[in-house]
Amino acid sequence: MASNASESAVPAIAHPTPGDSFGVAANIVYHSQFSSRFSPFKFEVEQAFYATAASVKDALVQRWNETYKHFHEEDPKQVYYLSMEFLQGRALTNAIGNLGLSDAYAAALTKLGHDLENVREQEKDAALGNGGLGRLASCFLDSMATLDLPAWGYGLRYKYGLFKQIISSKGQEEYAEDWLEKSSPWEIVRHDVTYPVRFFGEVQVDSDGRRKWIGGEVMQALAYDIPIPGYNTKNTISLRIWEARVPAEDFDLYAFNAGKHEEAVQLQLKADQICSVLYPGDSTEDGKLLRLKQQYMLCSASLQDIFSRFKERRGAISWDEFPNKVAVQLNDTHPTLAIPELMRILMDDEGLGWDQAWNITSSTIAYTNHTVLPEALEKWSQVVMAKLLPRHMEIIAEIDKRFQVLVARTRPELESKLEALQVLDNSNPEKKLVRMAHLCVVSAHSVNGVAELHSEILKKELFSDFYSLWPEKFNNKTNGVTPRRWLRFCSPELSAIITKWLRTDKWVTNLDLLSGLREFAENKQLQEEWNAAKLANKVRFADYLLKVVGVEVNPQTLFDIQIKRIHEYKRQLLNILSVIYRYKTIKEMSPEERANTVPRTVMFGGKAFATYAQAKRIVKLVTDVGAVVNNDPNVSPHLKVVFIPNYNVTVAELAIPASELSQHISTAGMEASGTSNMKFALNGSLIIGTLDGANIEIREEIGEDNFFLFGARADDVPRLRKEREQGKFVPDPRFEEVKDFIRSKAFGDFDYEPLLEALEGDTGYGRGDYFLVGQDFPGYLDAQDKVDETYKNRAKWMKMSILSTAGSGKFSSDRTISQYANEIWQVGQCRVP
Ligand code: GL4
Repeated sequence: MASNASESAVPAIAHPTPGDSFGVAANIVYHSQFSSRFSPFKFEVEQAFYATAASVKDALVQRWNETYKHFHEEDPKQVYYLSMEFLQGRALTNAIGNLGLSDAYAAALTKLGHDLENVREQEKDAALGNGGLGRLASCFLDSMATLDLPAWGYGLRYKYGLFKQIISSKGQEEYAEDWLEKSSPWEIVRHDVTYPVRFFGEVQVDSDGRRKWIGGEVMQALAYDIPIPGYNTKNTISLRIWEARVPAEDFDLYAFNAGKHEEAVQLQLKADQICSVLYPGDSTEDGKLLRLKQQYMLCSASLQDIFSRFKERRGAISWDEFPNKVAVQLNDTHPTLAIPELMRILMDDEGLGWDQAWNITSSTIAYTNHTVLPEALEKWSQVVMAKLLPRHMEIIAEIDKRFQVLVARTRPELESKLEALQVLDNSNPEKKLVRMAHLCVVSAHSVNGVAELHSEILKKELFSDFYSLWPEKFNNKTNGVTPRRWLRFCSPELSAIITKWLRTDKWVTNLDLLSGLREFAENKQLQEEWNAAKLANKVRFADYLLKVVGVEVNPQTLFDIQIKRIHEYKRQLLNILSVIYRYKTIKEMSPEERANTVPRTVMFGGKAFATYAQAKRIVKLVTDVGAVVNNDPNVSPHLKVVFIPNYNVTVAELAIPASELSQHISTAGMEASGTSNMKFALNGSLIIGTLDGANIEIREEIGEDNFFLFGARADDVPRLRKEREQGKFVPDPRFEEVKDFIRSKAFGDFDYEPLLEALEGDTGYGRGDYFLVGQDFPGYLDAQDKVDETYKNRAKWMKMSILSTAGSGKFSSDRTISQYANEIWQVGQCRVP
């Protein structure tokens, strides 16, 4: 394209502006006719959604183009966020909100006989992620765009995202969720952005000793862009997701014509598989070749794209400039292959020597660790790696060799530990492995954890010897959440009140301003308004539960919510055991005593990994307890237990604003950070929780009086486990009582024995109750009593609720991303004029 093409060849198009609802309506009508995916002459709510989205997309594309052009001209250092997961949820509300066009679209749809509320419900969640890690990546994109950072996200375009959860009498059932069934209105396919991606093959050595990876299967990665608008800025960045395909010339027409139909489409089938499903990677092990292919597809395509942009913008290439123009952040170890791939491109394709390539690679790559759970630390078989990626395996082995030499030379006292530190784990000759986290720590210039406690655990435990080698690499970046999606748009009522009392809406991009609410925390007027907004959110959520789940809940009860992936360490079991204790207690009360209790609705939501049997038993127990409690006429006015099926981003956007109490009760030291804890606190929901992950920092910020704390501390956990093993633990009688009650078949005859035994005898993790449910049970019950006492004092509760929001400023992902940008990436703002 000629350099002045952007000025002359592309005609300017008028796009919707705030206040012009007629223009917006006309634009929607235009799209209902010309960009429709449906037959004409119909404009029902689904068509209205697609036409509205197409209209919004126009505005996004225009801004996206301007942003790209601006970045291209300014040529700043760019950051690339590589993640196997992005949990985007719905986009419409967020997009029109960020564009400042919410009112215009609402008015336009009214003119067309529709209601924005209903229209937005038509959108499917884009669930290309499992849980917190994927949602964090999506919050980061929102902040990067809002902060005008030259940044891109890179991911994969899975056909089936996270499974759909259905709760039946058997418990959880999983179904594939085809978010692309009627195509996504937000993506832009880029047929001019494709790269070859090789698998298998062999390494050839030239006469001059240069190595080249040849042969094998070559697929093609095709780019799709999802525009990510910033709030209050023109900057609109990209989430670029790759789809694997086979170029037409690789279709074996001869075989097909010869009747060998299946043989002819073999490669296409293999390509389809790569992007077919999101792996349930959240803290679980999956030793599949396909997963490694996915990881390589992401890394290879993204790096080729980064290189092509670097070359396009540079003219004459000085490779040492690369780290001044490119920062790559690895979201956990899933994109670790970016390390050997970058080395390979620099050495084999560009002809650099090892040392130069290594300096460039390590100054470019940074790594975030998101978990210390041993089963989630990825290890790949060396045999599989060598077969699928032979050249990468060579490079990884060389990195390992040089690491050993370095340790021998500089830190001989570590030699006895070297085997455990190496990138290659050769301890079992039958099963040699590559430790991906070690590859990251050895290669990257920055290693960060996601909350203060977690980052300390990385330094003192998981990576302690690496820390002694390279203390300067290690740093903390406490997670955050975007205040746009998680307060401004999901709770417009509360937002309006905050804006009114702070006399500014600048808190939406400067969340620290929320601290200005502190001085009004005891103000009667504010408390009343606050209470009314929370109640409105509770009513809205109750309506949803009735409509979608078919359960009736009373908005006058205390809404107590635990929503997150189901995992033993997150201890939904602790929660439900205490609910059972509450049920028994209420059942045994006189009617007068009952009338004096605080009525509660305890809600659970979350998906269990399909083969995680204990987690599925927990889901089953919650629903069985619900069936008994909710049908007990004496108890149900005072206690209800609800399992919210198919928890996803959209459900969270309804549940969190409605919550008054939320549970973040993991065994101390096991939840790296948590991010829903931040969303709840931001929405004025009080937390009952342990000293784990970001809970610790939240409690510091909002004040310890405003947090219901209980449980063992991370430092004590190893000792407590040991004592438990030695039979020194004496369980609380109430704990025994609850287990006996379940064993008495009070909740049906499902086999709960494996759950109960895990609290007592042997588990897969070693001697029983690894997660210290019994240990923390009495303290938890006491904290719950405190919750009830406090809730009876409405003024006090409201004050605590306001102070929770007021203290949440730190937990904006804008703060987190600014820290990444300044302290790791060295990337500055680049705002589109
Ligand atoms: C997680 C952690 O479990 C969670 O605590 C953290 O908030 C999140 C984002 O940093 O990352 N790690 C994995 S694996 N899944 C997560 O959700």
